[in-house]
Amino acid sequence: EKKVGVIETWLRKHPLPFKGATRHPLILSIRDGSIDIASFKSWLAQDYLFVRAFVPFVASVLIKAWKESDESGDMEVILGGVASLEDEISWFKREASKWGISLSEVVPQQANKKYCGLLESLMSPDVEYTVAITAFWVIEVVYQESFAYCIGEGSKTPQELKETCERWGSEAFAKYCQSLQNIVNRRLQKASDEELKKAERMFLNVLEYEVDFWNMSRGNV
Ligand code: HMH
Repeated sequence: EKKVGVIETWLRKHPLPFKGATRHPLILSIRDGSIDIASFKSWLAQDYLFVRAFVPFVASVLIKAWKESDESGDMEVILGGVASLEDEISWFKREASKWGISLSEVVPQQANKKYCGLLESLMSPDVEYTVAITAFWVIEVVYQESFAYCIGEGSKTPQELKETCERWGSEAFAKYCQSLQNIVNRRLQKASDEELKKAERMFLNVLEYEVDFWNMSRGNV
């Protein structure tokens, strides 16, 4: 008998916060083609800064896995995540130059600073591996679910944005998110009630930060 994972129960319990983060108006406007390009460019510039802060966060999760994980396979999944961020940063640089954005001049907005602050707080050795990898999974799955929707059946995403959507909307990225989800479910199954609560709060917390992040670039939609 296969047990239903904790994540599945969270998704059933909190459908609206999850939908808020993965079906945000900015995403809907990409999907229906009404996106204002200034909003897209603003998102791209801010996300580049976010991803730079995301690298040390993922590295910190790798350290926690090495110290705390009960399964050696976790490390390979997380290491794959670290490795793909090098390519991602190069991609941001290329994409920014395509759109005429000078990344060295980008100033982080308030919601971005706040989100990067959350990442930094999660790097503390006091934060348990289970809580940190839960946050890691939510951060990735929001982008996967959002951008996959932009290239799904019936989407009218402008051609010049399709490569961006493919980056996070691809089958390969979905599989990677599934690997993270399996780790999180395994950890949560063994977690104490207190740790479970902490992880669930972190799940909801990250969803709110994601909405605030999208809101920065809402522009004139
Ligand atoms: C804000 N959330 C944000 N940026 C990203 N690049 C991801 C998630 C996915 O890595």
